[in-house]
This record gives sequence, C-alpha cells and structure tokens, in this order.
Amino acid sequence: MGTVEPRVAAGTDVKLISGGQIAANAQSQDVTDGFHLVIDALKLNGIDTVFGLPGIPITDFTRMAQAAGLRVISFRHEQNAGNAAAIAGFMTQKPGICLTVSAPGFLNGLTALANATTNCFPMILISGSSEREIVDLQQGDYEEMDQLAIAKPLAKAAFRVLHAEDIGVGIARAIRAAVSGRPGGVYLDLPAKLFAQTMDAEAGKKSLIKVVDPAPKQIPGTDAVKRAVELLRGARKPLIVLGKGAAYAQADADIRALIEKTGIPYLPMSMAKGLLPDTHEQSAAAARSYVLPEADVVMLVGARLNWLLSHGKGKTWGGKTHKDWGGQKFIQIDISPQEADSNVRIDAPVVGDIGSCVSALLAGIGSSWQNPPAEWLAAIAERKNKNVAKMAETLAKDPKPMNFHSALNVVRDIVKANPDAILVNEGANALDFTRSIVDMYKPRKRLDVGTWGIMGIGMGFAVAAAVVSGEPVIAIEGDSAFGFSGMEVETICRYKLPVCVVVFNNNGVYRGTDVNPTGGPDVAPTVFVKGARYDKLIEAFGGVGVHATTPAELRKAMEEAVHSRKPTLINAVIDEAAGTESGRITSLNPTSGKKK
Ligand code: FYN
Ligand code: ADP
Repeated sequence: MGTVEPRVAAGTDVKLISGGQIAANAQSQDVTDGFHLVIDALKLNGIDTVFGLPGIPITDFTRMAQAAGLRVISFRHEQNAGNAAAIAGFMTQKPGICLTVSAPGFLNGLTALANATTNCFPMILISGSSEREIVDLQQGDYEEMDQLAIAKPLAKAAFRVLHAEDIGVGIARAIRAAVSGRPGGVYLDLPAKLFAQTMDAEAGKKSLIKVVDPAPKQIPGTDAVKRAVELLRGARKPLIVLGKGAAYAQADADIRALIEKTGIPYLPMSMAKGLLPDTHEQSAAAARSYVLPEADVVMLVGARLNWLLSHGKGKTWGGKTHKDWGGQKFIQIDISPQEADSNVRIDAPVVGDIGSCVSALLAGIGSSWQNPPAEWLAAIAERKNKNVAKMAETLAKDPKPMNFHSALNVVRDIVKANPDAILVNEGANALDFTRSIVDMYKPRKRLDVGTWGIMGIGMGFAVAAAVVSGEPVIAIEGDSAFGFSGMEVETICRYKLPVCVVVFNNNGVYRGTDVNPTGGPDVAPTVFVKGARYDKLIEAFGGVGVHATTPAELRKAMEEAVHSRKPTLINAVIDEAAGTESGRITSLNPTSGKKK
C-alpha cells in the first residue's frame, strides 16, 4: 500500500518513481494525478460523501478523498456500501457514489447497482480494475475481469476512463447519466494504472467539468396535459396513485396541492407513504382492495404498473381472470416516454418531470374544479373506516408471546412521536405488517425493499439515511432480512450513527415452526437458531443491545435509542408461529403439481 503523497508545489522538478509516487526537486511544473483528478471532479460537482470499501487499487484513493474533505464511509461488504449509495441518491437527487475494488468487490457492488437501476435511484459505482492489456488477453491478472462488459446490461450506462485527461469527462458523463431523465445506476471503470497517471496540474484542472443543469426539467406538452385534465374532469370514481418517483421528485407542495384541490382520493405506494401524511383524509391506503377495481380513471404519478400494481389488470383491477383488463382509464405521469403502455393501455400519458407535470396540471385544473362525486368518497370512507377499526382492534391486543401487531403498535407510536426519523424496512411479514400499520408523516421517510422486493438493503440504507439526513433512523428488520447485512452494525457503531435496529426475531424465514420431514438432524431450511440473541452482536462493537420480549420493553428501548441517538439493536422476540409464508405475496410462490 502506498502513502498519501501531497501534491507537488509549483516550481519543482517532477519525476515519477515506482508505484506512481512522485519525487520532487526544485524548479519544475506542478503535476496532479488520477487519484486527485477523480476527487477534484467529484468535489467540483458537489459530491461530499463516498460509500465504499478500501482495498487494491483504491485504498489510497479513500485516504486521499478523506484528506481532501470528502466524507468516506467504509463498509464491511460492498453490497451494503452500494445500497447506501443508491438510497443516498434517492434522498438527495445527487448520484450516490460507491467505491469498490476490482472483480469480487465490483461484483459485490453490482447487485446494488442493478437494484438502483431497477428502482430508478441515481448512483455511480466506481470500481478499480486490473490491467487492461492482461485482462483483454485473459492472461490471468490479479482479480482479472472485464468489468465494463459485465456491468453494461445491469446499469443505465457504463463508462471506462483510460487517461487522466479524460477523468473530467468520465465523471461528468456518469453524473448526467445517473440523474437526468429516468435516474439509474451508472458504472465507472477506473483501471489501477489510471490513478497513478500524472499530468500538468493546470491542464488537469482545465479538463474537469462542472456539470451544468445535470437533471434538466422536462416540460410536458400542452396537449398531453389538456388530455389528462379532461379525462380526470369526466371521472366519476377517480384515483391518484403516488409512487416513489413522486417522492424522488421533491415536488411535495405541488403534489399535495393537486390532491387537495381536486379532492381525489390517493393511494401511496410504499415509498410514497408520508408524501402526504398517511393520516390524511383523502388517503385510500386502508381501502386498497376496494379502490383499485372500482376506480374509473386512475392517475399514476411516478409509479409503474408493474407487479406491485398487478400490471394494471386481473382481479385486483376488476378483471375476471388474471389477464383481463378492468374498465379503468389511465393517466400516467412519468419522465420516461417508454413507460406508457408497458402493461395496459395508457389513455393519457404525460411525459415530463413530475414537478413540471404537476404544476402544469394544477394550472390546467384552474379554480372551478368540482370534487369527485360524494358517493365515491363515502364508499371509500366506509371501507377505510371498517379496516382502520379492525386494525385498531388487533393492535389493542397484547398476546403472549408478542406478535407482529403488538410490536408494531409500539413502532407506530414511536414514529408518530418522531416524524423526522427515517424508517428503513425489510423482511416478508416484518415488511408487510409495518407498511400497513406504521403511518408516515413526512416525504421520503420510508425506505424499503422497493421494486425487486430485495432483501439485504437494511443496514446499507440505515447508514446512508443517518449520514445524509443526520436524523434518527429506525430499521425494522425481519430476522432473515437482517442476516444479509447484519455485520454493518459494526459500521453503525464505528461512525456512531443514530440508528436503532429492531430485529423481529421469530426464529426463521417467515416463521420458525417448520420441521424437517425426514426426522434427520438438520433443521428445516427456513428455521434459524432458536432464541438467538441478535442484541449481543452490537454489544461486541460497543453499541447498546436490548432483549425485548414485551411491547413495554420494546417501547422503553426504542424511546431510549431515539432519544440518546446511540447505536442500538433490539432483539424483539416475536411468536415463532406468527408469520405467514411470503407475507402478503404468498400467491407468487409456485406450488408443486406432483401428486404425493
Ligand atoms: C393499509 N391497510 C390498512 C391500512 N393501510 N388497514 C388499516 N389501516 C391502515 N392504515 C390495508 C389495506 O387496505 C389492505 O387491505 C391491507 O391493509 C394491506 O395493504 P397493502 O400492504 O397496501 O396492500 P397489499 O395488497 O399487500 O399490496 C400489494 C403489494 C404489497 C404487492 C403492493 O404487498 C407490497 O408492496 N409487497 C411487497 C412485498 C415484498 O417486496 N416482499 C419482499 C419479499 S418477501 P385490503 O384492502 O382489505 O386488501 C419474500 O418472501
Ligand atoms: P413504485 O414502486 O413506488 O410504484 P416505481 O419505481 O415503479 O414506483 O416508479 C417510479 C417511476 O417514477 C419510474 O417510472 C420513473 O421513470 C419515474 N420517475 C422517477 N423520477 C421522476 C421524475 N423526477 N419525474 C417524473 N418521473 C420520474
């Protein structure tokens, strides 16, 4: 490993010595190198944080970046660093940067990059790579891999920089690709040799680009807006669906104004919860299975008609079979012109950035808008009140052992009392119950498994959420989900982050009651060590561990954690029989056709 070399002062004589280190004598020009050009290019573009994991060839880069004033957050596994970068991108609209070593480190980061692309989160995965000449001839280099080719199909864009003078362009292209249009994951391949390349410092400075207007507004066409307004105006049972694109857009006030001015009921997708407070009277979240098939005009705002919305068809939407379309007409606001018609007909596509589209719709609606028919609103309210009352009844119970509901009743109160806290959530039952029980009050406060339903985002998201926002973070984790990133509790402790992890421990995947049908010594594939003490894990790193078996113990521990801001892990013991297979998406599990 090399040492951090200061830049050579002007007027010194510069010679390269081994490993790219620079020996300076008097009387020569000022030089810079690949390391510093990358750092300078990131800083020039307002990047202040890098998530990553040091190792060959980027160890010195992480040191130099820290020395140059960037915040460098080091993880224990690249996937978690990548997830942190991706969600930082979602929260800030700036590309989150993840830095990894070559081949295996790159591959570890790649899952997060692919997930970022799938979720439309802006992120740049920067990986060091081995020597091009050897890689391309497949001569067996250290960590040999054609990383660029592997990243391409999983990223929105992928670039490689071979020469120091191209670093400015490379970073600029990566930033533009990540945040413009539909955001996504970008791969930037930086071969080891590039970091040590030197060039004249002045020329280097001139080669850097401060990206102007990286995510340009995209104004929707007036015809498209008119078409959408007319469709909405003629609706008898209109519905607005808010997706995480709407949360990302940071057009919170206009979105709220649109909903309140039109009086149209809305349904938040999980990461759009809190865009308006979940307690808002127009929220139809608690009447989901009623409003989707009943609505006649549905306006999608930054939400795709993918599996999470049953592809816009089938029984969820009032179709007779899973392929039948319902009778709805759709308006879709999206920045991607290709999104419309991907599953069913979109009658009024409005293509543009959500801020511009929503403000154009607000203007189009004018001041003489009629609220939706009272019967529609009353029918929704009836379903909603029924569901809310049923939920309240369940939440009021205090079963022994504690179950998801009685534990989440506590979480619900804690989040209500701390609306600025960020809620990270993953698991199956731990995810589904939290989504419908815990109300969110502010935009972009709920971060979860997203489009793929991916497990393993937990600790990466929690670290980034704390670093980016400075607010307390509450991570509600299924015990299985937690296992994917659990080692990052060391990272949470190392950076003293205000993260309270609650592991809902029911002894297994979905639940802990399965048995091995052979009677053999192995436990069933879904079962973990019974009575595991996850709280001990954080104690190993100086954090606060709490073993909670009752709602009262859980409440006390969560209150203390949020108040003290100390890294905390609460092992919340849940009835091992409480979970259901795959939570709310059991139907996606194939069943065997073989007769026993
Ligand atoms: C919602 N509900 C409520 C409330 N909010 N009732 C009372 N009070 C409140 N506040 C009701 C809602 O009307 C539904 O009842 C039910 O609770 C569930 O709501 P949800 O979760 O919004 O609806 P549903 O049908 O589960 O949504 C489908 C889905 C969702 C696909 C969007 O399940 C989802 O996001 N799943 C992600 C799953 C995932 O990624 N898992 C990770 C992999 S796990 P009804 O209206 O009566 O139906 C691997 O195994
Ligand atoms: P959800 O899972 O919450 O339904 P999706 O991820 O399916 O949300 O959809 C998000 C949509 O939002 C994507 O189609 C994406 O193109 C779109 N989007 C993201 N950012 C913007 C933006 N600033 N303006 C308009 N559309 C956006």
